[in-house]
Amino acid sequence: MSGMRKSLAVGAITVLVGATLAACGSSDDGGSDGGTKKIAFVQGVAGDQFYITMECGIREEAKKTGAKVEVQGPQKFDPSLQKPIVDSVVASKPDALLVAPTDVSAMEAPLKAAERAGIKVVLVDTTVKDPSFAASEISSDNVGGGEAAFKAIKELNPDGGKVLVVSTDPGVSTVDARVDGFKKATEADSSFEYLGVQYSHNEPAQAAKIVTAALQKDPDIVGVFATNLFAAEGTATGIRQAGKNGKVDIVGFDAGPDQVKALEDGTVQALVAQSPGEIGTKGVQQALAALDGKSTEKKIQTGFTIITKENLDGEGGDAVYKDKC
Ligand code: T6T
Repeated sequence: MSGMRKSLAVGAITVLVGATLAACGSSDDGGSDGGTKKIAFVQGVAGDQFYITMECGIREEAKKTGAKVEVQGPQKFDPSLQKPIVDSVVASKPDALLVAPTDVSAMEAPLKAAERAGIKVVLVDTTVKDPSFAASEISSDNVGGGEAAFKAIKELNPDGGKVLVVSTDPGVSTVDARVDGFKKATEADSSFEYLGVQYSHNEPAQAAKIVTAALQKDPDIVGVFATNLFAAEGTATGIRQAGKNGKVDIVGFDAGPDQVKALEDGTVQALVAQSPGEIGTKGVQQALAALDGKSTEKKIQTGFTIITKENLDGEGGDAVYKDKC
């Protein structure tokens, strides 16, 4: 790669972006008894701006109907920590449960138990192997997002080269789909060499280590695809530590404030921002439809926006996640 500043023309691409949400309610929106509907939201992990933005969408939509929302999430993206939370939420008998399962296998039984207990379950973001018990599944076009990440790296490196993927854990439906989309697109282009995927367990420090070690082995890596917010954060740190910022391109999924800083300082070249607020809004709508005995949409796909430095002032900036409602 030359020392020349490269710029990405994909900045203007927006794919199926849904409504952006503005205000969000407080934790005791709605009532709590009588005919008031109780909606529980169990996040994949607490403190993640992706789920915070989704929570804002959930609260905003629930507020319109007076439904009450309760939100909980594990301290790590880990089914052994999420399962007890789901079990206790189920015991508290909400009318509906919006949940982002942290593993396609381990979370299936606890969520089936929720449905058997009479709770309407809506899978938001991630899913499980057999989601037939759910009223609806709502997620981004994750395969398409992985393909778009490859396109962005290719645009920056038209001559091809070695590319690496940093993901979280196998068995997480969303990031696995992103890896698949990226891998297939890379392997279909003979000028690129796919170095495979490494797993950081959703820990930025681990992602940073993966990247510095990979660069020692293959100093000619031209691009890294980081499949979520924490993988992207750690990848950016790893590239900085290796003194390679601006020399190795990073395309990261998600768009929290830290990712935007890395974009602004030139460590990251593009972000694939999801529409978590829209996922939350649609989740509430599907849950309420199911509770009213109306038909639901079994599968809903939401779009993404490619954010670059060039469009941060416009539609890119609009797609940045919130860190509070
Ligand atoms: O990328 C999102 C989400 O879609 C994924 O399932 C898990 O990681 C995030 O929450 C970002 O941290």
